[in-house]
Amino acid sequence: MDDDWLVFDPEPSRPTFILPAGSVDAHCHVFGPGDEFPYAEERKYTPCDAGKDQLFVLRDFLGVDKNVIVQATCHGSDNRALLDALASAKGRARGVATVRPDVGHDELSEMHDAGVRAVRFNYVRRLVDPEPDAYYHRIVERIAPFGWHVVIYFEAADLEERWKFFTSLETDVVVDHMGRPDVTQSVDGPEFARFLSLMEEHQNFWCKVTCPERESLSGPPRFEDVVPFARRVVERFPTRVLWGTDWPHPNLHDYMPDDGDLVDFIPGIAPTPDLQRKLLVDNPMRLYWRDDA
Ligand code: 0GY
Repeated sequence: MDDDWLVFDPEPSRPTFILPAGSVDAHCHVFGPGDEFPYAEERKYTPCDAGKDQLFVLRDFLGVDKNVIVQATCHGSDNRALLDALASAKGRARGVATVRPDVGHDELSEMHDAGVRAVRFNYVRRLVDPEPDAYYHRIVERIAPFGWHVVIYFEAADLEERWKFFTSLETDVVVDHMGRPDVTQSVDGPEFARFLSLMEEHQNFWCKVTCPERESLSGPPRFEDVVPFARRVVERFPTRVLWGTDWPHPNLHDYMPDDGDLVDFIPGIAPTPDLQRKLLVDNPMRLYWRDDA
């Protein structure tokens, strides 16, 4: 792993907030293990190993019922570690893959059978070199027969430039980590207003109210400065929000969050049982387990 890599907390605290039955951690990853599932040549970081068994231990410890495992950029478009985790999860995990435009129909079909329901387009330059729009359009055409959706990861300052492409997508579109707001700005300021307009004007957009540990300057355990942003999104768009841990928390350099704190963040951003049930159970089930309904 990289010299400055911070390893996930092996002994998180037990959260005070009791997750509703059937809760979904809708954003987490598996890394390797590297000797079984090698990291991609083109990766921009080399993480610690953080495999499916450790993920499932955390799931059970926190009181989570299911996971949505998102292909991390350190594995490029080699989805084997993800598919192996899905196979071991016995229906309790769905996947978000990374594919190239030349991906074959049979390969997608196998991924669908394994539990993949989306692809991720990543625009964060420290993680990947973004491709031209045509590249992503070709992927959208490939996945159309499977009814998959698109997950996008970008930083707030890039939204304006990408707006036209994002809003041209006709699938459901899930935005990672609230579009990475700069929480030193006002929650009522123009930058976050742009993100809220995206959600308001495009009913196919969903938002993960995740990663307070990446967005916060006030820091753990409560991430107070992120709460108004996440709460605004949950209260305005209660049926299109998702929560997740982002375990094993790649690329953090100051501290590693305690996953128990990330569960205890929930009642501050979704203060009623109704909002909590939508955020944690109803919404992820509608998006990722719809064919089980
Ligand atoms: C996240 C965030 C990060 C990394 C990745 O796929 C990835 O490598 O998404 C990050 O460094 O901000 O969602 O885990």
